This record gives sequence, structure tokens and C-alpha cells, in this order.
Amino acid sequence: MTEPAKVYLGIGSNLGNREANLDRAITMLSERMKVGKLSSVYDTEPLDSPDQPRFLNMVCGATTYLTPEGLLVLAKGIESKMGRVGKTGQPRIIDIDILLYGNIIMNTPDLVIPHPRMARRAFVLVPLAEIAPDLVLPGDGRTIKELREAIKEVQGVFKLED
Ligand code: PH2
Ligand code: MG
Ligand code: MG
Repeated sequence: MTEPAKVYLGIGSNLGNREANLDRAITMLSERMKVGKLSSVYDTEPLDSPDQPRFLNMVCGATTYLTPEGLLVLAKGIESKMGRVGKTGQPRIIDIDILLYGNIIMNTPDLVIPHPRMARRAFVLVPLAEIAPDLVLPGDGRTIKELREAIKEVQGVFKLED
């Protein structure tokens, strides 16, 4: 068998018990893939979505034999099992986004990898830089640490106490 893919998922919640929602998503992911490093949890200012409650965000590293499409089906399935109804731009119990899938670059109507907005989002780069600072963003060439340092504007990302 070929090597499993190393993937990174961004997880967010801004509705209900946000911490419990993140925990449940990680538990459900770990039932279907080998979950590796987890970032700290961050309380974050909503970005691109005005007038929303604050989010909790974190990043999860994992290895999997699922294809990118299979991983998307898994992520969407967990979102719907957890009762997500809010669409993009509305508050939601859980949002699981594929950030990176190995070095793959793909752009289909359903799936764009790397996540197209990750390079300018502190709520992704700050937790990702904790667990994978030297990872190079495919198609960009900069490391996650460099991208995080390149963000100039204040984006209100605060680490939760352990
Ligand atoms: N997700 C969005 C839009 N804005 N802002 C924060 N802070 N955290 C998120 O997870 C988030 C967001 C779209 O998925
Ligand atoms: Mg998202
Ligand atoms: Mg999403």
C-alpha cells in the first residue's frame, strides 16, 4: 500500500458549547483517521462574517488513506451528524475545513486545496504554526511561520488557558 497522506484540518465553532463541539469533532474524526498533533484552542474574532458570535478555532494534523473527496465526505458527514444547519456566513455548531492534503494542489467545484483563504487568516495560521511551523504552503513557497508573521492587521486571536 502507498503511504497515507498527511493532512491538516481547520475546525471552528461559534454556536452552543463551543469547546464540547470541538472535542466531539476530534473524537469523530479519530474514529475514521489517525489523528496526530492538535493545536491549542483559540478564541477568535469572526473574520469575513460580520455580526457573528466569536469562534473557537483549532487545527488538527492527521494521516489518512482517504482521498481528498473521501475526506470531504467524512468532514461534511461529521458536520451534519453534529447537527450543523448554518451555512457559510452564519453561526454554526461546527465547521471542518480541509486546509492541506499533502502537497496536493487541486481546484474543483467542490474542493479547493490548499484552502483558498488560509494564507491570510490568523485563526488558521496561528494554531497551524504551533504544530507545523516549517511546513511549506504548496503553490506559495512560504512556510506557515512566515505566512503567520506576514499578517499585519490585528485579527483578535487569543489562546485559551489550558
Ligand atoms: N470561519 C469562516 C469565516 N470567518 N472567523 C473565525 N474567527 N473563525 C472561523 O472559523 C471562521 C471565521 C468561514 O468558514
Ligand atoms: Mg470555514
Ligand atoms: Mg467549511
